[in-house]
Amino acid sequence: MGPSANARLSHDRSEADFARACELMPGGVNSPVRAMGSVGAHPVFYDHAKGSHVFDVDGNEYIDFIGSWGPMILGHGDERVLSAIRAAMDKGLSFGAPCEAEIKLAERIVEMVPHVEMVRMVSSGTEATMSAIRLARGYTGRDKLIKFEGNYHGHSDSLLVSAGSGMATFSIPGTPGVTEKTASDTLIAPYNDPEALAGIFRANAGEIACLIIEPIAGNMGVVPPEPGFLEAVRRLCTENGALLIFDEVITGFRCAAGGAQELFGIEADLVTMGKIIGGGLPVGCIAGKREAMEHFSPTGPVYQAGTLSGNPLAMTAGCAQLDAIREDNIYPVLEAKGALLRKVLQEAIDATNAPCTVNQIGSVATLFFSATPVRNWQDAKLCDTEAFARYFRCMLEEGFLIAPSQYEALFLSAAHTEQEIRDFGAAAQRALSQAFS
Ligand code: HOZ
Repeated sequence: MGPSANARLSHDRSEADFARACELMPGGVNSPVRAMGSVGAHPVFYDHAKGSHVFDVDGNEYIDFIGSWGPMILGHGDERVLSAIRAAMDKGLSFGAPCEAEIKLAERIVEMVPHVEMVRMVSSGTEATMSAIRLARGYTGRDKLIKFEGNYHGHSDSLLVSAGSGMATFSIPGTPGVTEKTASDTLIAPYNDPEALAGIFRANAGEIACLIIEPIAGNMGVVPPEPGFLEAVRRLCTENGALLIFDEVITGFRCAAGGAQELFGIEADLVTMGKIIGGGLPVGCIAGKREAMEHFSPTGPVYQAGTLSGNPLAMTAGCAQLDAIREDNIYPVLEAKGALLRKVLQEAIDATNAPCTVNQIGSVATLFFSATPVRNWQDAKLCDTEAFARYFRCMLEEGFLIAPSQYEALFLSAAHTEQEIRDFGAAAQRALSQAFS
């Protein structure tokens, strides 16, 4: 059972905080995916977190399967990361100038991620993907890009078309504020469908600057690439002179030390990463071969900038996290925990006859509320989101924090214990019974 199971949870202080927050911030949140309206609940306000545990302002304790949407791969508050940040803090919070910590983090990324020779640090995954497509356009002299339906690459204008994550949760196909002209340069392909992709390349020959992809989709729920799909993507990009961008905001340093390029043996031209390289502090980066990367200003003409880029605290936290990942050799452990998570969720489905499917790869998974296998957005959108909402509320009562949307991932960390994963499975079984009763 979760830490709060069977206790009548009081959310009085979270409720009061939410009321105050709604007066001050749209929807009471600073990022829509945190609002719990789509699952018929109000947000829990966090107080502190340690390991796999989160504590809210009412003193309730939860096992956390959100992990700040991915970066807390060691668990919350790893002492090695915290002490590195404390030491860096005494030397200054922000310089807006070069510092050695940014070199150290870039060195680690180049060492660990295949085919990467240079790095440009930014402050978020959104900045990373936005700048990567600008670089690709500047490098190729072309305007169009291809993205996949249900993939999410942050909230820059060109990429908020048929996007996953919050856009999928709230059923928003496109957003006001993105001009038609901008949206028309973004071509949408179905995930896991090489023929459809080939057709798009054919119809736009010589016009496509880049293709951006989540090599393991995580923002329509977790959808792994089918065998041969990423190979076809690579081949089509090469044949058409388009840069292949792996958006590894979720998969970077999570699915393997070298990310999806290492896991699948596919070479990307550019890689974008996010919060995981800052150990949870606001960071992102664009990384790739020297030839393309040197098109960034000041060596090249493609302008990209940021006062907080290479921030000493974030860089130091990132170095400490990557060192700890290597020191602990977390990947075999995460693989085993991921396999256990799949097993206990499948057992919960079998025991309840719930019309659900589990997708899992490594330390990420999604329990889809659809009996049909989910291999793309068209499959994912068949899910029974009302049943998911009932399941979500039961899991919260049981003391398990999961993303308040069908279209997100469950994130495991090195800090989750086997017992916690088994308890999660047992709670999921009770929650599924209730969701479908
Ligand atoms: N990509 C994350 C959700 N899938 C980002 C979290 C957010 O939008 O706040």
